[in-house]
Amino acid sequence: MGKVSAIVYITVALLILFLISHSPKKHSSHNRHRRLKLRSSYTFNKPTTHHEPVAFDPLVADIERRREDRQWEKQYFEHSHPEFTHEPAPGEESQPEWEDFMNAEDYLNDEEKFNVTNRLVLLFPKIDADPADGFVTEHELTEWNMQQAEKEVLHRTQREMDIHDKNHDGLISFAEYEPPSWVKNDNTSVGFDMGWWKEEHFNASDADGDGLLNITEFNDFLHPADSKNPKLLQWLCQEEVRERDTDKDGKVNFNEFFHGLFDLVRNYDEEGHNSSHPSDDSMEAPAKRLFSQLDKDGDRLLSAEELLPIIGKLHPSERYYAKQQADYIISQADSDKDGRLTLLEMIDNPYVFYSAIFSDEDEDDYEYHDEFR
Ligand SMILES: *[C@@H]1O[C@H](CO)[C@@H](O)[C@H](O)[C@H]1NC(C)=O
Ligand SMILES: *[C@@H]1O[C@H](CO)[C@@H](O)[C@H](O)[C@H]1NC(C)=O
Ligand SMILES: *[C@@H]1O[C@H](CO)[C@@H](O)[C@H](O)[C@H]1NC(C)=O
Ligand SMILES: *[C@@H]1O[C@H](CO)[C@@H](O)[C@H](O)[C@H]1NC(C)=O
Ligand SMILES: *[C@@H]1O[C@H](CO)[C@@H](O)[C@H](O)[C@H]1NC(C)=O
Ligand SMILES: [Ca+2]
Repeated sequence: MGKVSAIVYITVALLILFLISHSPKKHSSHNRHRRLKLRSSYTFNKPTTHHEPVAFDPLVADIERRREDRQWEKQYFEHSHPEFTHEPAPGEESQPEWEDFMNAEDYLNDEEKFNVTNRLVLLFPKIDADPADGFVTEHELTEWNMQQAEKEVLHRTQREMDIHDKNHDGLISFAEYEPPSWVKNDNTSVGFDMGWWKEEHFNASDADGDGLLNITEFNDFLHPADSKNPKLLQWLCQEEVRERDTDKDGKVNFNEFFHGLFDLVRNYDEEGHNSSHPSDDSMEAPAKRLFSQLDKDGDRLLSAEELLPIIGKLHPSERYYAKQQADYIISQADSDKDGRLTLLEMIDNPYVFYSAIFSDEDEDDYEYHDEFR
């Protein structure tokens, strides 16, 4: 008798402990309302130094784009007409004109107007398209992210085009193109080393060779690693050789490959799996294997053509980021760990999909409450 009740007692105690240790997390992740925030990342004078995740929801992306456009127009105007910019009155400079922005944020946080459950129900069949089987795979999510990223990139290119297209014919000539000020002022930037602004680069982007870049060609010009234009990829490989070729023989030898290129390929392939840095010794054999695979004519040197198969790994492309983001989302929302997402899994973890627009403060707040509850 005593033994049985002791067991019952211990079981109940363990159960209560279990519930106590697990419930606060459940409680906070399901019920705590997390305010969605729009991001503001556009800077007129500097290249973006890190890659912003693209918004998952096209509606959010659209709001962010419209807001960014307004910011851009204002900055562009001040940049091109400095004579109109007045000295700000005391205190004025720190008050952004966020009226519409605030309204947009209120809209996103009005759960009747912008109900994340309903948004996910609406978006799911658009993502689950290849094949439409009720499961979102990494491949489908990567494609979805790619579509969003391409829209975003093209939008920025359009704005960039508005700056350079002086005669407003929708085409950019080499004469019309001027490198942005940060390239001229900063000769240490990557762009400078890569000969980013050279005529060769321009010509390689001009797919039909008419001497002018239309929006597609100009987009390729600005984002060569995402281009499918073979002339441009060839140019990119050529630049890579130029940069790595320390002994100036016009090709990349094993040493130049091992100390520079191979790490980039390896980091690309192993991204997220293992962040350890094995010694040079243990990496020499796989590096030699890859080198001889790439060295098609067996002259123990890599030409620009022979770098073509790995060029996408040397210059992280939008596809790389799209996949990285898809992997992350799946790792966070795939409750049954089968490697793909159902609509229910997505609805259970809505904030994973809207995480790109959280503010850091909210995250910190959240961690804090979790730990000290
Ligand atoms: C969001 O929509 C779902 C399904 O239509 C509904 O069950 C839920 O109550 C809605 N949430 C809010 C906060 O209105
Ligand atoms: C970059 O410019 C600075 C001065 O603006 C100059 O001193 C330096 O030598 C330049 N470096 C190169 C690599 O041209
Ligand atoms: C680029 O193409 C133009 C013709 O469209 C040619 O005149 C020019 O020499 C080319 N420049 C380079 C660097 O290849
Ligand atoms: C731009 O020109 C290329 C050919 O160089 C063509 O394939 C593409 O469709 C054109 N883009 C637009 C938007 O007209
Ligand atoms: C990374 O890989 C090495 C062996 O290849 C292994 O010893 C190490 O534990 C791994 N690290 C992680 C974080 O998985
Ligand atoms: Ca053209």
